[in-house]
Amino acid sequence: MNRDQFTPKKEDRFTFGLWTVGNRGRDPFGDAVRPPISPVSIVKKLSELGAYGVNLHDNDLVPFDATNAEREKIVREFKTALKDYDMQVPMATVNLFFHPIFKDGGFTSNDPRVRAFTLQKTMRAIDLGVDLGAKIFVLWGGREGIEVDASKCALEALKHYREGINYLTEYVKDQKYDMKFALEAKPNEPRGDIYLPTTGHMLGFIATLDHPEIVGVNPEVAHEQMSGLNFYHGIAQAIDAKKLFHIDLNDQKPGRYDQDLRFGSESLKPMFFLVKLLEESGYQGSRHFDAHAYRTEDEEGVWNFALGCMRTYNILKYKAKQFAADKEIQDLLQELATERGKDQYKLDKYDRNTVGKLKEAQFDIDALSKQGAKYEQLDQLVNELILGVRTRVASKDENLVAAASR
Ligand code: GCO
Ligand code: MN
Ligand code: MN
Repeated sequence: MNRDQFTPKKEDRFTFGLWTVGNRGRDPFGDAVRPPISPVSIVKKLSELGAYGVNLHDNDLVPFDATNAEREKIVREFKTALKDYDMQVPMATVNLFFHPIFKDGGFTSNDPRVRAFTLQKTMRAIDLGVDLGAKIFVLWGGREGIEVDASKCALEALKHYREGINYLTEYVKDQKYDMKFALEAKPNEPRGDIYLPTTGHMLGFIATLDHPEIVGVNPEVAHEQMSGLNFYHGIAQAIDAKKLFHIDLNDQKPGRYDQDLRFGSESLKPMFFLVKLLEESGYQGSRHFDAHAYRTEDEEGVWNFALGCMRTYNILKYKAKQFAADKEIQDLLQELATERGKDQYKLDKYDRNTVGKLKEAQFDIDALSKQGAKYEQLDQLVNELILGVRTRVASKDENLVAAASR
């Protein structure tokens, strides 16, 4: 592997799900195209590529029907591999979608026995996560939805969903586990409609829980893009609410099924603003990739895919530094942000002493309406920066050279 400034390093905190690089290329129309790769081999190979860790569903590691003895042996060997290759498991999750018992939902099933089994399986997956050192537990309710609205009262389903999560937060507190939950939204697929379809819905729901302080979100790029939403804005709202506990990075062609494509393979500009936001907002969590290689690929393609996700992230991180050091862009932003008249009006907070002044103020409506925004110029500069033709211009700036080489 040729090393350069974009080569992934442990401190970049890149993680992959066992199920991502382990994806065998099955789709609704075709069978697997790649042989399985064992969890231990995944740990070894990802570590060599510079990843920080792996995340897993309970059944990515321990088969659904494993005996206790089998489970212990598998976990022991896996822990040895983690140690040998200096890899962490920052996040764990539970598979509540593959087995037929979940065909009509887990937490939101109409059948209390299925809801009870869902809690049992999730608590065991939490125990496994804690055993492996995970501090974040993701809940993605892929089967929590409907095709037929007559089959479930949506209010009842939400009530059951809330009861399930409340039960689990009590469990974690009771066990004194250092574990937080991150809820992952998706609008549809595999269900015709999935409850709590976007990160915004999740944030609203979290506020209704018994222990909202230990529940946040795990937004996924592809899922918000399936809903036609601006992922960067959703992440900003999650950060603003102090709820961005984890993130699923990938990419998506617009308006289609969930493609889980290599990070940055489709939407370079939106992903540039996303990486800039994550890096500049002080987000401390994993840079986790929930994506998989194209079905056309063999195992070599899988590792090229994984390296590509991480390199693109690091390149966009470098581009964010370039943006911050690009004199023309910064001068233009400065000009746009002069906030003329800012000191004349107190806008950040209602104040009964100054409200009268604001109500009487005279505005030059005509001049304000006529001013141009310069966004054409600004956005073209951003395009040229992302396309890589501003390096020569920008590198005249000493700051950039310093910033980029850090
Ligand atoms: C999807 C989902 C899943 C979940 C994962 C965690 O692609 O529809 O993202 O991959 O993230 O199962 O539970
Ligand atoms: Mn995901
Ligand atoms: Mn997905």
